[in-house]
Amino acid sequence: MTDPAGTQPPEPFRPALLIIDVQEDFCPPHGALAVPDGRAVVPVANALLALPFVYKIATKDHHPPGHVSFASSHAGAAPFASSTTIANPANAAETYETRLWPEHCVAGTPGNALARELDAARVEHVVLKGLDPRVEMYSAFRSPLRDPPLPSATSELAYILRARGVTDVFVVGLAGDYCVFWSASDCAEDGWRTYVVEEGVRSVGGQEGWEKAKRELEGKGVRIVSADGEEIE
Ligand code: VGL
Ligand code: ZN
Repeated sequence: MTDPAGTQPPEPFRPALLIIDVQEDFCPPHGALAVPDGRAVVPVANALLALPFVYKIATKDHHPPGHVSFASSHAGAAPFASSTTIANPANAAETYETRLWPEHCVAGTPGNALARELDAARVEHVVLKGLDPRVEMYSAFRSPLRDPPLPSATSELAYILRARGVTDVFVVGLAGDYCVFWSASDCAEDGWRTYVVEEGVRSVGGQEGWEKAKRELEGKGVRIVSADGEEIE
C-alpha cells in the first residue's frame, strides 16, 4: 500500500538464520551420506553467521540406531536405491513412501557432529530432528505424517521463531533436495517470508536435484536468493 504521508509504521523485519543439517555425515570425504560438494556450504554459513540476525539456529538430523529411514532396518533394501512405505504409528491409514539411506547421523557418533569448520560458537540454538525411530523427518518443523501429527515428530522450531518475533527466515544447508527443501517449504507454509541462499545449499541429486527442488520451492512462495543480496530469477 502506498503511504505518501508516511503515517504507517515500517513493516517489521526480524530475520533469523536457519542452518539445516550441516553435519559430518552429510559432508565429503568421509560422511556416511555425503552430499556432493556438501562441505562447500560451510564458508557460506559462516559468512552469514557473522551477520546480525535476530536468532541463529542450526538443526541436526539425530537418529537412533535402527531408524526407519536406514536401508539396514529393512530386509533386502539397498541404500539410495530402495524406498519403503511408512505408516503413521497413530493412524495406519496415513502412509507415505520414503527413500532409504545408509545409516547416518546416529546420536553419539562422530558423523552426527556439526561440520568441524562450521563457526558453531555463533549458533545460538540447535534443534534436533528425526529422533522418533518410526518416523522420517526431513523438515525441521515436523514430519510429513500430519493426521494426527505426532508430538515425537514435531520440533520446537516454529515456537522459537514466534517467541522471537521472527518475520523472515534465511535458510542454508544440506541437503537442498531433502531437508532444506522440506524445511523451507514448511517455513513458508507456516507464514514466514522464507529465503534459500543458493550458494549455501548442495543437493543429494547434485545440480539437477537442486534445479528441480528450486522450481518447486519457488512454486510454494520460497524466494531463492544469492549471498550477495540479488534475488535469483
Ligand atoms: C537428509 C536424507 C536423510 C537431509 C536427512 O538432511 O537432507 N537427507 N536424512
Ligand atoms: Zn536422516
